[in-house]
Amino acid sequence: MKKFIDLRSDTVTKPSEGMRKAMYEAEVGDDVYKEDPTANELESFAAELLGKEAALFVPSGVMGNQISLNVLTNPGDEVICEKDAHIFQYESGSPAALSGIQLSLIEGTKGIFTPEQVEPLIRPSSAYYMARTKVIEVENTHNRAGGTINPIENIKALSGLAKKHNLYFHLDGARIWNASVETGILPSEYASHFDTVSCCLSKGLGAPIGSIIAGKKDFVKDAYRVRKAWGGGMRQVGIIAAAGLYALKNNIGRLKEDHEKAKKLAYALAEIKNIQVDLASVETNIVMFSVGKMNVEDFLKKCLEHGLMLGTGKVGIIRAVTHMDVSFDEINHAAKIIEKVVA
Ligand code: TLP
Repeated sequence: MKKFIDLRSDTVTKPSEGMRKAMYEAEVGDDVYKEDPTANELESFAAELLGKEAALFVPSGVMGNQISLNVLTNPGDEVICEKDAHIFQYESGSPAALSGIQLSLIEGTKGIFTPEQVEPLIRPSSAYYMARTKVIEVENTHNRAGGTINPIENIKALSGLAKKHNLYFHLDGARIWNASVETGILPSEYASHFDTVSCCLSKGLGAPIGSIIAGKKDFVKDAYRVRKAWGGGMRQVGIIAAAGLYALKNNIGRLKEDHEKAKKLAYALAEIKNIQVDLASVETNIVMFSVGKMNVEDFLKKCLEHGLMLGTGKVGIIRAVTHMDVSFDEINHAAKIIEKVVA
């Protein structure tokens, strides 16, 4: 089989030998009865890592976000988020479909919005004819903005605003580990400013499946019920939880290397005529770029013919995501393929 350089996403990573061994050796039980020792261990390990009272293992990041929003809201409520947030762009309309809630969108700068932008959108509680504002949601790192990191001072200020207005504050921290290794701010420090967090194990951390949601015990108790109601109650799931545990214990620190790969790719692309890339936006493991007048579909097809797989971001934007299954040499090679294709 032809070996492709796959930069479509960090979700494409395959479990390493060490991870597979941990999965093979995992002790299991029926997790719907809370009898799976490995899933239980993963949940307590993750709760501690995130500095939260409790955590729940869920099958995906989408489920993590959507269960969280469902628990925090009632139908007719409103969630404030950025206009390129994953919960708005890429979760199949689930806030409306699954929870009967609407999103109020803010145009951020590199995916980041400020308390000054949020405050005017908060509905007065006296306005019985309006939706009820219930949650502010932040995505860190921000996928569609190119893996950008929300500054901790901004997060603190947003958290203060949420408290002032009695709103919940939810973090889509699918890639919070990337933000953490880049800034040196611990995941627990990030999480401490939020009521609820959702974090992926299956992206840069290399696990095949799974996310963690965390918060207060009552939140996790309700989330456990919603997970079951939505068909996400899993049985001998320790076999997968073991991969998640392995990922959290072994694969966070190495994300730094993925960030170096992204920078390397971005700098190489910046040298190529007909490519536009904003180097300052490359903060973690995602590189967004455009290819001038060339048709994006044609570009992607030609790259594929040369063995390079890429994805798309916003309209007209190409997305390359670096991860543990791509080497520095392959990054060099990817840049050469792109140069050839746009020439
Ligand atoms: N993002 C995927 C695609 O859906 C775009 C990717 O390839 O990056 N929050 C954020 C910020 C995400 O980037 C993703 C996945 C999710 C949630 C959902 O995670 P999964 O795919 O596990 O449901």
